Formats: sequence, C-alpha cells, structure tokens
Amino acid sequence: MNQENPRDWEGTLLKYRFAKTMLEAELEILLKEHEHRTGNNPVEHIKSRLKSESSILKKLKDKGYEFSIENVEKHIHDIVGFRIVCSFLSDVYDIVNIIKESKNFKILEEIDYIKNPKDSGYSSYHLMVLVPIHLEQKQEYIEAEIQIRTLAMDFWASLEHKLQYKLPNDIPVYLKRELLSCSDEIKMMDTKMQHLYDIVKKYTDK
Ligand code: 0O2
Repeated sequence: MNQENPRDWEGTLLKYRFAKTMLEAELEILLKEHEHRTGNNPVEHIKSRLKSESSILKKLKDKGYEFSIENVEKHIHDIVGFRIVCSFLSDVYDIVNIIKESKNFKILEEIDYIKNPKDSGYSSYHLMVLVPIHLEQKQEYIEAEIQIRTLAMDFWASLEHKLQYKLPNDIPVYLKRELLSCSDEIKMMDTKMQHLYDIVKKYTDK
C-alpha cells in the first residue's frame, strides 16, 4: 500500500471490521424482534463479507483513482457488504422498511434495482447505510451496503457473477441477451410466487 503508513491502513480496515460486527448484531436483533412480534420470518439467509484488499484496489483502479486511504473512504462504498436473501418479493420490501425504520443506522442512499433493473438484468434492492462504531475516544460512522433480494434474484446474480469471472474479457452480446432473458423469466417467476403467497396468506389470515 504505497505511500501510506501500514498502521493507518490496518486501522482503517479494523474500523470496517468493527462496522461489520455492529451491523451483524443490529440486523439480527431487528429481524428476530420482528419475527417475535409478527410471527413472520422473512429471511431465508444472510451473508456478509469484507471486500478483499485486491478487490478494493481493482475497484479503485476501475473508477480511475490511485490507492490512498482517503480515496478508499470516499469512493468505495461496499467494503462492508451484507446480502439478505428472502423468499417473496413482499419480504424484500418488508425488510427494507424494517431497516429504514431503525434508529440505529443512517440511510445514505437506496436504489431499487427491482423496479428499475440494471441493463445486465440484475435486480436487487440496495441500501447504503452509515453504521456507528464506538471507539475508545470517539464515535465514527462507517459506510456499508445491504443488498436485499429474493432467492430467484440471488440465483441469477450468483450464476451471472460466476460467468463474468470465467470469461477473460467482456461477455459476448448473445450471452448478455440470454442472461437478460433468464432475468425476465426469473422476474415472472417471482411475480407468480408472490401471487400464490398472497392467496395462501388470505386463507391463513382468516
Ligand atoms: P462484488 O464482488 O459483489 O463486491 P458503487 O459500489 O456504488 O461505487 P457500483 O459497483 O457501480 O458502484 O454499484 P452498484 O452497481 O450498485 O453495484 C454494487 C454491487 O451490486 C456489486 O458489487 C455487485 O455485488 C452487485 N451488482 C451490481 N450489478 C451487478 C450485475 O450486473 N451482476 C451481478 N451479479 N451483480 C451486480 P461489486 O463490487 O461489483 O462486486
């Protein structure tokens, strides 16, 4: 890590690690409490990760910035990343609301790639949050990205991500078209499953 004091860089990474720990605990409390209150658990599974140093460097380079702690803090928003996977479309929006109503984070930005999918076909709901971490001398806020998506969206995104890594260069146009078509099919399936879920709920809510 050129020109930077390695201790400062280690200290920066440590803060991201603290933020991941804090967010893990906060999300567990929020979602468990929701389940206790409503009897409904909208979560299938949660994954979390700290972006690797090589991925941080690659993303900075792709964005056209040199490595510095300042540039990392300013331009890399997903060093702390969470992925919450749920069954139904309505679960995604329930989880978004649970997180947004929490007083424990500040919401920086939200992007609804479900209503407005990316050109690739990628869909998911992204929340950028600021997580408070309590250090010996002060409190700091660290950025984290929470992706919320259905099992079907997760299936598509995971396979598409794998294909991207397998191909040395850009994905050929015909493959992009096929992936887009798979994403449309997955969208239809999510809508159908939601419809079935709504019918079942009508029976069980009676
Ligand atoms: P990884 O390996 O998952 O960490 P920003 O982060 O806001 O500065 P970016 O990356 O353009 O800039 O933001 P965006 O588009 O919201 O994407 C953030 C993350 O969403 C990505 O992180 C992926 O995890 C996921 N994502 C976005 N677009 C796609 C897509 O087309 N296909 C798949 N499979 N995932 C996508 P990283 O750092 O790119 O990757």
